[in-house]
Amino acid sequence: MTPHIQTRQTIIRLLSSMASAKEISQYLKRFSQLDAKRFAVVKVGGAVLRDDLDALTSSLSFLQQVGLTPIVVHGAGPQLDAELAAAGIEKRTVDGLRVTTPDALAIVRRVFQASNLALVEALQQADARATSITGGVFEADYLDRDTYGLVGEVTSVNLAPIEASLQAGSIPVIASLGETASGQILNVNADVSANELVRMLQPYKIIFLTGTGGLLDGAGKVIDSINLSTEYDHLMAQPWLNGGMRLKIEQVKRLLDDLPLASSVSITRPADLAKELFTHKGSGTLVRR
Ligand code: X2W
Repeated sequence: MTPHIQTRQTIIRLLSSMASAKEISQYLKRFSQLDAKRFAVVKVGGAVLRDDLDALTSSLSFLQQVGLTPIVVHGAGPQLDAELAAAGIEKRTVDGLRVTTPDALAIVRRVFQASNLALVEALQQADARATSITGGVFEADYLDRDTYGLVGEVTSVNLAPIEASLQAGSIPVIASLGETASGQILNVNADVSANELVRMLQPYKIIFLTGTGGLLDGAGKVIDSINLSTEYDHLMAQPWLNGGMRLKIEQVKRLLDDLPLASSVSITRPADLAKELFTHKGSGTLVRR
């Protein structure tokens, strides 16, 4: 297969920015020895799909070319904001979660499907194999119907569609929609669904790709690392922390509390994904407990 031009550019950028071939091959060897579903869960925010699709697809395609298949879960927050606004539906969030009415849900479903397909098609354009999964993974229940409407909390994860995709060496691309036992589709925050998948799989790498490339401090600079056991209370008390970030940090803390002590979460940008995976230094913000 001829590497896509962007993939080639990524490889060049990657090699020139990295410490040594030895370092890269150490990581490559370690990742290659893992069971496919234990390698990495990569959560992709909707802002990344909108603003950074080329870097995303070339980074993911590169991983596939070196024999690694990450599991991708994506959101569609900004796309939903735009489509709901266009339909005259006012945005309301409680604690960072979108209150979802029946009218809004129809749009949420449509936008998730469209975003999912757009990502799968872009990956295929970048010479990657990818499988669209827009249902059948997250079993859900109403989080709190009075407060949030048609919003789900994940009650269990069905791995079958993901495993089938991995077995075919194809990147599973999963939309963050849930379904109740009685077949009601629910809107699930994509950080929440990614976290549930991580709890289930306990992958070696847990990566959140964001438009900001990490958690930002009050001055808008990426924070290198956060040690939750010593810094959590201080961080959560900061006035500059917005609702979305607050939710993200709370959830990362809850997630890490449920995982082996050595686990960590990386928040970075698509162009720095390979740097995060294959160098000691990593990229973006590393969160540990
Ligand atoms: C989210 C789902 C999309 C999402 C929403 O409606 O915005 C809830 O809030 P990002 O781009 O990853 O933020 N769902 C319940 O999480 O997208």
